Amino acid sequence: MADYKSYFLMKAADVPEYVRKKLPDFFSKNAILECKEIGDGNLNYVFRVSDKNNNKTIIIKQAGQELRISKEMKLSVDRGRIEAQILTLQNCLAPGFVPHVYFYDDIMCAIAMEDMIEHEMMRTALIEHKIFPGFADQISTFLVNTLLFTSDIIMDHKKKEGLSGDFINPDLCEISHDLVFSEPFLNYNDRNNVFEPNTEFVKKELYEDEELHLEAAKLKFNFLTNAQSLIHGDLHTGSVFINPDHIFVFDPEFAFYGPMGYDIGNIIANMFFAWCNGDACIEDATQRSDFCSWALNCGGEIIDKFIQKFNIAYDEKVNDPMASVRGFKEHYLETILSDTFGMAGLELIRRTVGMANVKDITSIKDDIKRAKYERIIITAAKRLIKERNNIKDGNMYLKILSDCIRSQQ
Ligand code: SR1
Ligand code: MG
Repeated sequence: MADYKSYFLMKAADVPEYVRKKLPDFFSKNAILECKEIGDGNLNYVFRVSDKNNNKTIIIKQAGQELRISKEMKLSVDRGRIEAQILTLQNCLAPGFVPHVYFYDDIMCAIAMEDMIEHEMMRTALIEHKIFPGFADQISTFLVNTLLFTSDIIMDHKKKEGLSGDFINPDLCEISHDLVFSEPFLNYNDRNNVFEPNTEFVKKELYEDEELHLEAAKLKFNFLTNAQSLIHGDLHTGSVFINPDHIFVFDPEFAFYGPMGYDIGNIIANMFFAWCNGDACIEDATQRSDFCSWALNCGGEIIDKFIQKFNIAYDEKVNDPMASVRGFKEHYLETILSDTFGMAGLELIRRTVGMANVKDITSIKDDIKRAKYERIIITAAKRLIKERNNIKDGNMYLKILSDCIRSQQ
């Protein structure tokens, strides 16, 4: 029997014994345990251990030293500690929105957490064109509670300083610096995945647009230096588990103190990928219209609900005397919205032409359609980045998307 006093990467067969040792009372003594590896992310191994007698389950997520997406890329396994710590904190800030953490094992770099049963991965559900009318309301609450509440507006400054130290996350941030903010524009590591029919379009619109490079550089240095809030750092629809009544937000291993607009921008960009997939792939006109109008508007609704809840929480909980000075809240919100739309543009671009693509787009089988939707995405993304200071609400955001959709018809 292993003593788990030194790190090794577990296989599914190793995990039941590990759970028995680490959480002896979780399963009953006579439980018959089975385990499956269920992860489909780029970095880690995710195991579900279940008791065959009663379907009781637990998740063990272990960080590997090499990435699943690329064996050449090595990463600090400290990301497991970061994930366990932020989930524990977020459970206080936004109760019920994140899975419960049972323990973190810093030798095996493994987290034991609540299984999000009766939920499904949101990206998968969206590709099956399922509609979740409550999502904008749910995610906007999560965003305000986790972002505004960890910022200097509300959190005691010394506490926030301490927390920002706990969440220094250089390896994972470096991935974002390269994959989100640099390579999609410069391709200096030759790791971009450009869909062949759009090679010339990408060259002209992304690699040769110097005005765009300048705006991306500004956003990159904002990401590097603006320690505003404890952000999730990778809030796409693959980081949400969902059912018609509830969401869990998980997988926050990219967390660090950064600009709140990064999280907000990521999630709205990913809702636009869902729209693209629906518009490209749903054959029935009524079903297409129902799904697509929900998916498109959802991004605007998230923005408007965020603004509304941000204003209420700010007024109720503001904790710094200078943050109450007339006009500051409006100024602060303007910067968040500008970051949000800029970051949304970057996420749209990097998931389309960068190293880590999204299934919503890569699963569009018709090459001509896929090329068209990729061009819509890139055109919209560029406008969001360049015009980010002038977009003030969900309507203005949706107008840009709609204009770009029309321009490629
Ligand atoms: C090398 S990791 C590629 C991407 O997967 C994660 O989900 C992050 O989005 C990262 O950029
Ligand atoms: Mg992830």
